[in-house]
Amino acid sequence: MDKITFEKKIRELYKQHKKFIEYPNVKLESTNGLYHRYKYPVLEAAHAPIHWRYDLNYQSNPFLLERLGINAVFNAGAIYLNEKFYLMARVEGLDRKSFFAVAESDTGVDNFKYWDYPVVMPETEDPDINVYDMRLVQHEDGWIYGVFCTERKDPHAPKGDLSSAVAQGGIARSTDLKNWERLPDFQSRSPQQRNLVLHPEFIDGKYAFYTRPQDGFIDAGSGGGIGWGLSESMNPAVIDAEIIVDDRQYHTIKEVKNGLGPAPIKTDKGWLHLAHGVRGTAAGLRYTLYLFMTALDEPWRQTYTPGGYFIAPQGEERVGDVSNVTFANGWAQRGDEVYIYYASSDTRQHVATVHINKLVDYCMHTPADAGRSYACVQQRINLIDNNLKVLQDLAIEL
Ligand code: M1P
Repeated sequence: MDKITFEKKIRELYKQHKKFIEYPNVKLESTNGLYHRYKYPVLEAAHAPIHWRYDLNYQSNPFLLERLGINAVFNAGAIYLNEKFYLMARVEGLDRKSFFAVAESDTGVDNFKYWDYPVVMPETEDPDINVYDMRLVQHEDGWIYGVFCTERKDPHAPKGDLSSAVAQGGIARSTDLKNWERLPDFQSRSPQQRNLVLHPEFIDGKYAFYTRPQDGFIDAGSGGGIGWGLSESMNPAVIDAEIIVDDRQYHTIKEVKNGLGPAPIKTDKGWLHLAHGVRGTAAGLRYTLYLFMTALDEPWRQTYTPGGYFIAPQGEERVGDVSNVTFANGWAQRGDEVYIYYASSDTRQHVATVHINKLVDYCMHTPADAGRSYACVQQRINLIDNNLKVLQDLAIEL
């Protein structure tokens, strides 16, 4: 390729990229009266800037090859600040390593553009091998905390086992999402800690964490459930005792494991929580999202636990690097509208929007999981009986 063609190709790459990221999203009809999905993902691998991937120097890359490709973008933290939506995306290179990068948008549903550089997350003395799934929390102490998973090779794995890992809670803080101060990793009694979430307010003057005590890297073992504990400080954050807020249960959407998503949203009816539940199937694990609420004055005490899932993978969301997964660790509120950033199949990032009152109503009035087929039928008969009366009043014939 001559130099003129090379430069022409670069311009074309940028033109196509701009067109792709500025393509307007389309709000879809709600299929359940609750939330709206959108036609296109808000972030995909192809959103990464061209100059993060290609070497644009004619001398060193005369064929204009992509040198550092991006495999996937998913599990973004989210925050609404100064009238903008910011996603703290988990960007995964072709080399399987994830890193964080901020993308911003005015609308929250499209036109997400990355900042010039990915986030430079300082390491601790024991360097992370992989970092991912950041929860962004604006704490009442004035800092924005980034609480994420830090993963390292299991030092006790038998020789030859190159898969076993140890997951722990990484913590950093910032005021601008650009400059991050790394704090010591979270300390608890659990050998593994993923899905760590900081509560946005002090509880009795202490920092409060939602945890996910777990025995193994993948398996909950005898642990699991969404835990809760208090720490005197963030530097270091240490909890000695955990209680379980939301347990795993047999034959439910969260029988294998569960974990909290983003930090809860405060409403006048209580704290609103978004979580993921995992069940086992013949085709592997299935991750769906569910909601629950806890008491305003006791965020560890559940008040409303609607049964079943709230969002499950559908259509193209079902397929990806880890298929049959919906996962969310970010949501943002603008006015009364909640923007739920859920990822599908560890591959791409979507958004769903919903009025806050609908989320609260859903939690307060959706029946809890009845636990047994017979009881579920009774639950449904109750609904049908009431509805038949309404239909009779409306003179609607079946
Ligand atoms: O692959 C699905 C998800 O698996 C993990 O979540 P959990 O710890 O709840 O099983 C995480 O690695 C998450 O990033 C991933 O999306």
